[in-house]
Amino acid sequence: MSLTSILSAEAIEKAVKDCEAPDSFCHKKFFQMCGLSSKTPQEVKDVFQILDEDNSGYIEESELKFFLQRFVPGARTLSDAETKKFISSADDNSDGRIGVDEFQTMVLS
Ligand SMILES: [Ca+2]
Ligand SMILES: [Ca+2]
Repeated sequence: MSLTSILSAEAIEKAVKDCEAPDSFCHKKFFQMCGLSSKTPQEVKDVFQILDEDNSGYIEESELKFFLQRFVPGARTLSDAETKKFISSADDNSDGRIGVDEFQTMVLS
């Protein structure tokens, strides 16, 4: 399973380009632009599993830092501020990482 089997490569490229400038990343806009917001809960779960690189069942801060590079290899890394904001906007149970339910809620709400 790869991201481009779920999302269009063109939409991914646009979404990544849009947050090229440092500290311009907005997860809501990104998920809309890459088309993930309009996918099914199962497809969102599939994307979660791709982003959970070490298969821990959670997306941790260390994985989020390289979030954009999972979509486009040459993309920038997220800053600490962006990573923290990203986690806190999804982390409903405050354990410092994003579970699959939290990810689905963040993407689809
Ligand atoms: Ca993980
Ligand atoms: Ca959490």
